[in-house]
Amino acid sequence: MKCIIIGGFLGSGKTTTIRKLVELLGKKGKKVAILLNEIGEIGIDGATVAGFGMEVRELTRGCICCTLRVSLEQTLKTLIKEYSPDTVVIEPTGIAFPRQIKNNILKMGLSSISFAPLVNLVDVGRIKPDANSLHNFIRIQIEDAELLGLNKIDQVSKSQLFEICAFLHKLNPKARIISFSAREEGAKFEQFLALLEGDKSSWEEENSDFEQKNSIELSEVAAYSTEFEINSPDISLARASSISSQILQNISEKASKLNPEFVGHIKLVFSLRGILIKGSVTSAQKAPEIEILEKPRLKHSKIKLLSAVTDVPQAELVKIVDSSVSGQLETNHIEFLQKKPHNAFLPLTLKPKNF
Ligand SMILES: Nc1nc2c(ncn2[C@@H]2O[C@H](COP(=O)(O)OP(=O)(O)OP(=O)(O)O)[C@@H](O)[C@H]2O)c(=O)[nH]1
Ligand SMILES: [Mg+2]
Repeated sequence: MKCIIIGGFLGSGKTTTIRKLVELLGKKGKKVAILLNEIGEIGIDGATVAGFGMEVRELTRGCICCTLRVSLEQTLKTLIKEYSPDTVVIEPTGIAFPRQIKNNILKMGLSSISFAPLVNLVDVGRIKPDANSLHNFIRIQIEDAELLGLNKIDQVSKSQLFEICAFLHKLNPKARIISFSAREEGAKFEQFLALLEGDKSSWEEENSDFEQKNSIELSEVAAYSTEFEINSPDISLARASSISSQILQNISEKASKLNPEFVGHIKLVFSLRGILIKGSVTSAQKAPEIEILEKPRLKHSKIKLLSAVTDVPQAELVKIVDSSVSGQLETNHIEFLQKKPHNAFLPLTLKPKNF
């Protein structure tokens, strides 16, 4: 079984890359399983990659490189027993160290497993080619990669990309560097896939000396996830998209008052009768992005949201997120219930005014 681990900082494009990769692998007849890890309690990415006939498993509430090592082993072993994939693609959290995941898997005693080069995706639209502005754990992620995937090249000029390449090469001279746009795919993206499928012998030897780190502590990221059941019928796609965008804008504005330089990923999925709206904001400077995905199996309307940002106090983040979502839904006269951990419902029901 081939194991592909696609690491990369929060919002660098791991899920988008994996969505495109598994589609290409599926076309080649591969039997692929996807294992997604989310730092918050609620999985967001699973819904966006599901539906290609691939087996998807989500692990939440921690990080498979440190706090969720045992869950990773159980999930992987069950997946192999029940589904026997020939390729398993793993998306760690954006604050994970993929080397630790590989070392953990090597200790599981799984037979005939091989690894693709350890990937670290870098969002070229956000990274500054300046060592002083680089967060310590992002530097560790970059330095330990075997393959640096420079994603979102549609966002920068050729000269900016060149400067970023030179900067990253200096940080990690051993890594292969490949640049592409996961959103636009194309020949460069296929070259990336070819590198992942290539012969292992061309990659660095095992590095079992990699010092075990607690990525959650090191990252200084505050994370909060929550879910809202939407009980108003007949919300149009345009309205739901606009509400999604407003919620993200609102959270981003409030978070940037506490940390104007925050980086991270504020993301939501709004499911609506067979349609999934995926919304994302990746830094204080960026505007929310909305993607519409067709997912015919989705029946219930709900919003799931995960915010993971640097240097914003956790308690403040919870307040910001809850007030932004409920405020936006109230303004739009939408009836909702906020689902709290352990499935307890908070009494946040609003009476619909216009329905
Ligand atoms: N312009 C552009 N945007 C991209 C590209 N790839 C991904 N994105 C956008 O970047 C945002 C984050 O993408 P995701 O794939 O969710 O990132 P992620 O690394 O999985 O995020 P986390 O799981 O939260 O760490 C989304 O709005 C994507 O649409 C790209 O090649 N170009
Ligand atoms: Mg993701």
